[in-house]
Amino acid sequence: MRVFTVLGPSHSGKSTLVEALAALDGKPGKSFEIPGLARAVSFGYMDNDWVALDIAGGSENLGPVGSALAASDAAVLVVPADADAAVLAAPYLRMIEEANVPAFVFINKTDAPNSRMSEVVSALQTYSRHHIVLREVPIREGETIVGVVDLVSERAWKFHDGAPSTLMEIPAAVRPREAEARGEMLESYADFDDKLLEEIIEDQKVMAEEVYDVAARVLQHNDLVPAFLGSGEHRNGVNRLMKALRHEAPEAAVAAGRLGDGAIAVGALADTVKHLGKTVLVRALAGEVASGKPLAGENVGSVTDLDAKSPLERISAGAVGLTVKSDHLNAGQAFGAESALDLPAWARPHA
Ligand SMILES: Nc1nc2c(ncn2[C@@H]2O[C@H](COP(=O)(O)OP(=O)(O)O)[C@@H](O)[C@H]2O)c(=O)[nH]1
Ligand SMILES: [Mg+2]
Repeated sequence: MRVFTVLGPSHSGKSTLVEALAALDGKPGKSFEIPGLARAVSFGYMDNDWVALDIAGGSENLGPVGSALAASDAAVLVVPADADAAVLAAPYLRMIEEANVPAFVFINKTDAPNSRMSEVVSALQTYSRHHIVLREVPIREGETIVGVVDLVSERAWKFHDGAPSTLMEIPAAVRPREAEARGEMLESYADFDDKLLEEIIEDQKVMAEEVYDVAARVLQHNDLVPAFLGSGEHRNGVNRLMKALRHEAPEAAVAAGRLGDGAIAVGALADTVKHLGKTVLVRALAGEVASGKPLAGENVGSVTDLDAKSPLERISAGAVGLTVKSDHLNAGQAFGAESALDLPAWARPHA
């Protein structure tokens, strides 16, 4: 199972995007909601299980961002297609950087854009030490964005409202912009790959497969932040984003490494659930969490799936579940076998 945090300003469309991603493959799972603060949603996509941690926007809700990132393999920063709103993303960009978690940007609401995509990226760049690189450029009819060109595969996708995109020819009018943006993207990736750099200098044709491989490696080392575009509400561009997550997001061992030695699992969120009491959303990272087995010095009570109903025997390494009747576990902590451990400073609530 892989886990990603979806974060960004209020009303950027995070919850709508998570719904769209979870519905992509027709394999919705279960969810755990802390009203007004966060929602964890599980779903199947292709041959993997996924959990999205959707954290509400707004400065009053920054508290759980760090522990959600600590439990995640990647972050998806959702911003509206509005350069003037980039400043609202600044705290999230900072937290993503402090956490050193691989991140994607999703420029949402391309059905009603206020700015050009390159302007949104430039505005975000002001607040990011990592270079943000566009992976797609829009195809417009008049002022309306009707599709995108994937700059790696150079395939053009036509959007359909509420339905999967279909392949189309790259319109002649888009070609110059596509070539320019692809050049910029390849140069950005070539900073981290000598073979790609050589091919660009020698003006050789660069194959999509090679770029996808470099993109995955670069994301896993957290050297660049790729930016995708679309509309969660209209279900446009969401499959590209999910495919990128699938191909590029690292395995759970990387998240385990960020927490340091001895951490078996991490408590990402917690709430008091009616009839159950204290319930902690736990991601197991370097080992499993099982009912009746010790964790953080005491035995774990029971373990359930995200619905807080379906009992689980265990949360295996990489997976997510809820612990109940385990009052010694808290969100915002890592758990060793013998004791609870402080999360690294980047994951603790701070302004
Ligand atoms: N035009 C447009 N509106 C959207 C899109 N996605 C979400 N919205 C709207 O933006 C508002 C906030 O969406 P929501 O998903 O709740 O945002 P969140 O606060 O980031 O979780 C709602 O009114 C949505 O209907 C989109 O792709 N295009
Ligand atoms: Mg929301």
